[in-house]
Amino acid sequence: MAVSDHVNLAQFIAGVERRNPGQTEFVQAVHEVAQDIFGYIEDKEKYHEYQILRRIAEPDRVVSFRVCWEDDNGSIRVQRGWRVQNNNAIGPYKGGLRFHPSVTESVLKFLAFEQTFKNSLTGLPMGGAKGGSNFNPKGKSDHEVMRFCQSFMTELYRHVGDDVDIPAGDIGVGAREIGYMFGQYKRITNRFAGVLTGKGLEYGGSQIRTEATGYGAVYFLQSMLEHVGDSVAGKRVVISGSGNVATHALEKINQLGGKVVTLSDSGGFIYDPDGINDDKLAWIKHLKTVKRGRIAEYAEHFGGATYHHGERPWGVACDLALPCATQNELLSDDATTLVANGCIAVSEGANMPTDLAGVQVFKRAKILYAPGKAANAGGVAVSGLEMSQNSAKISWQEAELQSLLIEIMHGIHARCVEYGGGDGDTYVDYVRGANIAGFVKVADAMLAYGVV
Ligand code: NDP
Ligand code: 2IT
Repeated sequence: MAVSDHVNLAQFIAGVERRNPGQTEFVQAVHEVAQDIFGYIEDKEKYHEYQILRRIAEPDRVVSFRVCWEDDNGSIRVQRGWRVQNNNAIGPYKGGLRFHPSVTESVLKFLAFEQTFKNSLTGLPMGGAKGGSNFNPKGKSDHEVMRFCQSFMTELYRHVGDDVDIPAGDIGVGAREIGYMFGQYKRITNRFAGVLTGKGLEYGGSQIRTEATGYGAVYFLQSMLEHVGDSVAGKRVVISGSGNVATHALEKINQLGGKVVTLSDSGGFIYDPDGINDDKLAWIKHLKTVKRGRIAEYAEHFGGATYHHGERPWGVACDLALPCATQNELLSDDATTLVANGCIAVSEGANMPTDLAGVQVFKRAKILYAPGKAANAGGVAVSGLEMSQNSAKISWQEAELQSLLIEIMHGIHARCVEYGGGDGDTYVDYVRGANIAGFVKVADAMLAYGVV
């Protein structure tokens, strides 16, 4: 066997940058993981010899395609679609689809890379993938969205399958879009198969998939607090975003007796010092999923609340913070402000919302900090359970799924403590724990396959 060249971390990252020019989000995600993996594999020659991390950081394949559709004025529109299949060492490719104008190949490569570790952490047999388009659903009619989704699936169907690659939702892709895409897949292939998750309950969807990511992020937060003898009850909470993940995180915080005082969207954030109770939350869900309006309208509707245009909520004093909007929405200055204002725990509902410098601030302050790949894994975990139900052609009861979600989130927490716990003190480096625990299973499966 040839002896592998042991590059150091800086040389490894320089290589990733050289091979992926301009793909800053992808390089950032690989950097964050590599920092921990290099330490872990230092004395484990096999992982070096078989170039495991180098191979996980090179997607199995990236498919890019044109998506044409006709808008309501009869104009032809052209968008770009992608599917990034990062790694299928431990199961079929699995991960969401994002429709947002900010989508690029770099963003989807970072998300597919993260998904590989996240899916491994769930303990379920799922590889990592992500896809989407730079299509902007905002301001489009239902018919325009339908035509776009049908055109998107007319190409995507060649690359996916119920035991090949199983997409789901993400930013800009919810129940409506999944319905249109599933309908088109079924029409093209003449197969009723579990090729997408997040489906409607009438056609193969699973109970609690809609709630799972937000609920799961709060369950993880709860586990971290319990680990140090604390709880959510009575805590003041700041949340960003107002989509699927944010609203369900809020719902669970309310059930546990916490008080959420902010939400946001790409326009700005709202601050409600009285707390966003369940009645106000019902209004927000209607605003966002039916009216498809802006969060600014909340402050016009509910007295006492204020709207802060163009700002993020991190300056609002809180005990707990849940970033649930998008990547790099919480930078090092924001992290410093949160810590200075007394924030004791951060649980990421979004993927990579905190940038590398922000993560360092949380680590130095030794607050409880859960990275997205651990904290938001509840969504894909219930997607995995949806796949199991589809292949067995059965539906499980809601209560059973609720307890499975809690069990899976506890399991992820335990794995993070196992690999990220210190000796002697209670501090857990959840970033290191999640990275190493996610890596080990994928890496050992890859070793079993040899060089493929
Ligand atoms: P939604 O589309 O339901 O909501 C997204 C929210 O984030 C909206 O409030 C949106 O505001 C805001 N947002 C999106 N992009 C930006 C931006 N560039 N700047 C500021 N705000 C922005 O998506 P989800 O709730 O599903 O996803 C939120 C996050 O959670 C993402 O990072 C996603 O990857 C992650 N996630 C989602 C899972 C799921 O099951 N859905 C699972 C695991 C992680 P606006 O409406 O104005 O665009
Ligand atoms: O980022 C994510 O984990 C998701 N968007 C959910 C993926 C899925 O397949 O349910």
